[in-house]
Amino acid sequence: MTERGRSTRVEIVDSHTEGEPTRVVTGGWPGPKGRTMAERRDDMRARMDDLRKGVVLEPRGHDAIVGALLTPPVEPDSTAGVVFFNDVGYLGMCGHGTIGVVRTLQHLGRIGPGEIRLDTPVGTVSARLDPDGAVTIANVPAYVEAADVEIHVPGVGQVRGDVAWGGNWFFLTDYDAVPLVPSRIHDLLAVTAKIRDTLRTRHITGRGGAEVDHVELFGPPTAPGVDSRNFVLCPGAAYDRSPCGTGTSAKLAVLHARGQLAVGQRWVQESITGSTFTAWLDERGGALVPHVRGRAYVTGEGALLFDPADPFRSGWRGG
Ligand code: PYC
Repeated sequence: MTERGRSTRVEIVDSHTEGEPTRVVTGGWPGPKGRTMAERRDDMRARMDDLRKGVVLEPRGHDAIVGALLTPPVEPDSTAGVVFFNDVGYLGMCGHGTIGVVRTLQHLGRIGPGEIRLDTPVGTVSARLDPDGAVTIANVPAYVEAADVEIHVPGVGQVRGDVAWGGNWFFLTDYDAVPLVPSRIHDLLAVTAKIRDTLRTRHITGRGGAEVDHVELFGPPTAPGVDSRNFVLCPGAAYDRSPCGTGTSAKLAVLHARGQLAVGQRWVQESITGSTFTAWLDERGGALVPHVRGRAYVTGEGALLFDPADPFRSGWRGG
């Protein structure tokens, strides 16, 4: 962090991707150590967690913000490394965040239309920026870990869903007891939090015992040309305002495993806010690579100030 007067200063560019905010840190944060992006993420967690909190939490942010720290790349053909984080910790990958990073790099004059590669803690992804500002990411490969998992969720009832990887771990289920509309967000948060609690209690995990920290409900679309609407609980208590890039990736893997989506076939996923991603699968060496296309807009740029005397220097998060 750069000292300026008494306060330290962290430079940021804010954007939103289909409604979901991303805050890219462009300066003032010490470079995390490590030869891989996973090591750099672990170093951030060990030594800089107060900075994560201060950047995304109130009073400088809020629980829906996903932060993105840019680092030098770890792979020879990549433009940058990126570690995504939110109000409760670190994300493996972030689809909406990657689209926000690409538009931020364009805003800063560091890239123009074309393709770049970005290194993340879960692998290298690529992103193509079109001249009209649309961004298509090619994510890490997605797959289904466990299909048709039945759980009894206290206060909700019997729920059947799939555990799938799309760069983060998801539990995906069709749900019609509460309509997926903004006026029912409070109820949808309660349902998804109970599902996640039950997965934890029942020790239902992703590969290698990883926590399934995202829950994704699906319902019928509300607009022509759209295939499905979702509601996504992110790690913590915030919901995704976009259709969730990694969640849409996991959905593609589920649809493909069920024989409901062919490689190359388009899937339009609508979010709880009505924004959409268009997505499809590509097959590379036996792996299913999700492509997710959406739009981001830069909403602000500036610096966050951290006064050493400020009792809320490292942010505040309620229960
Ligand atoms: O777009 O992948 C995503 C994402 C994950 C958490 C919030 N957004």
